[in-house]
Amino acid sequence: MTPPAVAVVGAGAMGLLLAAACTQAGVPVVLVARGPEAAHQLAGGVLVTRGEALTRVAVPIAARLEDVAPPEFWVLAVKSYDLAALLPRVARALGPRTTVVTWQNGLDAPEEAAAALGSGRVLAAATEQAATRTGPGEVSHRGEGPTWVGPLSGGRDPRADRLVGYLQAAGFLAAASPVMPAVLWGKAAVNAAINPLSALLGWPNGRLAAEAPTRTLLRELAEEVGAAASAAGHPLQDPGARALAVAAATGSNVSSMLQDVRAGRPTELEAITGAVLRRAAALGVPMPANQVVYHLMAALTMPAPP
Ligand code: KPL
Repeated sequence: MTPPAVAVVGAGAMGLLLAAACTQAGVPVVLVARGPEAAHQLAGGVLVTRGEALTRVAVPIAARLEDVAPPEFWVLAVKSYDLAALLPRVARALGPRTTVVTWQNGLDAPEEAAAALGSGRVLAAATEQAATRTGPGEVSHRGEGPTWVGPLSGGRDPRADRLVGYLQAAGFLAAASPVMPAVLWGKAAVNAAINPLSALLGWPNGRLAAEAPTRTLLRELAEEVGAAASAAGHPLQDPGARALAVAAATGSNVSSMLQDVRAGRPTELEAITGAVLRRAAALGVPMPANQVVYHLMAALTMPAPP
């Protein structure tokens, strides 16, 4: 197989959306599924829904990442809790010029990847694209949001510009960011506010921004994360207003955490709220609202008693 420019690992909402958009734009891409059965389900193409418009895209599929010639970019679009098992396999699938891109919610993924692969190999991405996986190989694109790419400790990197070029060609509102740590804190504030609240209430993102009690809570959750980000040296600009704006902009989407709860999958609670709580505790920043939400989510997803 000729090495692709972009190899996307993970056929969840983001992986499907990204791989389909790259294919449509002519960016050499392959989507890596979870194994032969999952690859078989994708053989008929990826179905992308935008409003009333349905498009089936013939995305090149691989059943295992070991079947793919080392690409220019491995984009790891798996859930944060699947990263640890994936990284040793990615480490064995690197070419001399391969860069690995973390695409997870939360704060931990870039550091986890850097610890496994070396920080020189890794770029971090964060996205506010809103997408819901509606079935195997089916994704509904429900809100256009920005995507940032950059080195995990900040600064510029020509590889980020190259990936951004591919993403822009694919129609993403992508930009290279020289301040990725602040971007990741900002995205964590948005996710710590929207995701657990939507999962606890079973509401789409837009309703959280529309109803008075949840508007107040969204703000409070995001502002607590903002206080921790400031203490960590990455001040955010009005994180409360931003959480409200993202919830409104992605109004018809259900957050990835609610999608996980509905599908009976583990959630990214630890990577999002857990990670900000741990960092805040180390920095001496109180986070009472996030603490309550964390315990409520943990209770919601406990196995049912026998
Ligand atoms: O990142 C998201 C998620 O659901 O994980 C947002 C931007 C909140 C879109 O739903």
